[in-house]
Amino acid sequence: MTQRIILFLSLFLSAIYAFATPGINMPYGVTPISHEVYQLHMAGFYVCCVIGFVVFSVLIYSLIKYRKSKGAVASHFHEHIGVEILWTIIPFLILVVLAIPATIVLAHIHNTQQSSLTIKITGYQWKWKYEYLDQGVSYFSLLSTSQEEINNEKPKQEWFLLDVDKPMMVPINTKIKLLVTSDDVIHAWWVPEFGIKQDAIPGYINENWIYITQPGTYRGQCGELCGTNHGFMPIVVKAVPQEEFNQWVSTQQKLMSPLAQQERIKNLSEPELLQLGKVEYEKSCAMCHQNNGEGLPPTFPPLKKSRVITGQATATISFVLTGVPGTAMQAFGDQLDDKTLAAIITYTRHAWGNDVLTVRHKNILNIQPIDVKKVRENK
Ligand SMILES: [Cu+2]
Repeated sequence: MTQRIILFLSLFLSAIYAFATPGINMPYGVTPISHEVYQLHMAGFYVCCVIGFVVFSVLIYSLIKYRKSKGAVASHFHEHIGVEILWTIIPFLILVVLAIPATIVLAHIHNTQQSSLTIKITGYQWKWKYEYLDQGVSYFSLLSTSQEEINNEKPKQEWFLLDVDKPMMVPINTKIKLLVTSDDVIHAWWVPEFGIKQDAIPGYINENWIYITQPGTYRGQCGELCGTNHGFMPIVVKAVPQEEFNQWVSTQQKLMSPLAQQERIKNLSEPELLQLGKVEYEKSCAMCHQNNGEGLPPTFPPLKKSRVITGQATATISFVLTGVPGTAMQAFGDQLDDKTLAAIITYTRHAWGNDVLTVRHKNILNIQPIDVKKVRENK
């Protein structure tokens, strides 16, 4: 009997140890909210452990002590008022005890007051956009894992499917308000180290906040099934000291200045267009249309020998700028600048034998940023 009890206890305690071990349990995190959520989770967990221990102890003791082979006879009783009250009141009290700290944490999560920085986060199929509302800085953050790694043609890097081209930059020790929304379907901005999994719903703006105490790089993913490439929209947040963040902001502001914009509509040579186009195509288009341009029909049509790609320059530009409503082909006019779009379109008109078709249709091969700008302004 004693041996059985010891076995049961050791199994029970090993389960508690497993759940409290980092890697198996949820992370403690780096924000006050993540700490509160962790403590709440552990409090609930220990309450469950005590309940489990009490219930199973009584159950196992009764099974052994009052077993039939020992001649035990079950007693019969129905509608025992005392028992009915007891097993209603006890769970009710447990729930109330758990609900009080849970409500306090929930109120903290929603208290976005007195924040010193506001970042609007918009989910797109399949990327994130970060807008620093008071700084006038905004950009898209795209998966930086190469298609070759995804297709098992190259060895996978350390942060396979968890790395982006431009991380979200934030200062440490600052209360940052997050406004989370979506441009298409429901996504969820989820970074476990922050204790946040905030739904991004089109037409709604959900608020949340972070206050990161330790500098570092924190990673997450979209936490809501949002379509074919749901697994390809990771989140990377880089938390840096305030001075470094200020420097980053001023660099970004310079990049967005009218002078820099002017620089970006300068004509490029064919090799420059093709080189930039290939890089940008792989970042923004290859996920759907594939590196070989063959797409994944019928959802993602091939660009190889495509009439749209090899057609008249203005029609092709216009198509890429506005996209096709109701399909996965987005309006890239809002997402990519003239230079990037010109390079991508030029690359797709040259690649996969499209150059032969484009010339045969008597259309120009190379698109310049100014061509994209003109079509954009005529809309
Ligand atoms: Cu998503």
